[in-house]
Amino acid sequence: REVTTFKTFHTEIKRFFLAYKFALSEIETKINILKEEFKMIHDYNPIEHVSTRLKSSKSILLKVQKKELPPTIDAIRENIRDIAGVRITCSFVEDIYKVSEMLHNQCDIEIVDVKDYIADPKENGYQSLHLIVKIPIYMSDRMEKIYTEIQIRTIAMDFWASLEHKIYYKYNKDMPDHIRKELKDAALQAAELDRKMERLNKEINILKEHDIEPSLFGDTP
Ligand code: 0O2
Repeated sequence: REVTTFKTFHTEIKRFFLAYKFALSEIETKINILKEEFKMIHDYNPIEHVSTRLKSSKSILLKVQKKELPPTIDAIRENIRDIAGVRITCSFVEDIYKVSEMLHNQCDIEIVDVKDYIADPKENGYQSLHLIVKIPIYMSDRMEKIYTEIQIRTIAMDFWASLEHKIYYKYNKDMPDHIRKELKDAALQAAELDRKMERLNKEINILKEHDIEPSLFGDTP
């Protein structure tokens, strides 16, 4: 009898994670379609890179404790909304909003929440646009809507966030003040770099529009 109970539990857990894996495949396909189609029409690719990850059961349990949730599958399914995570890196800030708009326009994606940490960066300097979405998954006997977190950021924001993440855990979440301050300065510099690159890109696009060789305007080879 105990063996049967364990088998049922094991199957339930496997099905639980499988649904998130399918959600990631669905979103990845959608993003790749957007990427290819946009590139074909506009001869330009707003998406540099896409990565996906499934949250580990250890991280899920830590979040259950942090949020003081009952450790049931239903509570986890409803309250932990980043078990399936997608990260999209774009070249420019304006591309982030373009990609977000394209996702908003897909009628089978339900936008549940938007956190704009670009318009309103976190206290430590973190910037990104987060979309919490629900995506339908069709299985042999049922349809489920699965929460997925989509983080959209520039390459500079991504560089900052991955380093900050490592430092944060290196200091066991208790960073010395001077490092905290330097990281915040670095985030401001990353934002300035993004603005500079966007300005340059606009300038180049104007030259292209008027069919002027950029080399005629400067000493670039
Ligand atoms: P991991 O390891 O990336 O999965 P929530 O608890 O999710 O309901 P929360 O924490 O307010 O609500 O969500 P938020 O602010 O949208 O953050 C979710 C994710 O964004 C984090 O997931 C990180 O991936 C990223 N993030 C948010 N703030 C920071 C930050 O200050 N620095 C870095 N490097 N990343 C950040 P996890 O689960 O914390 O981590």
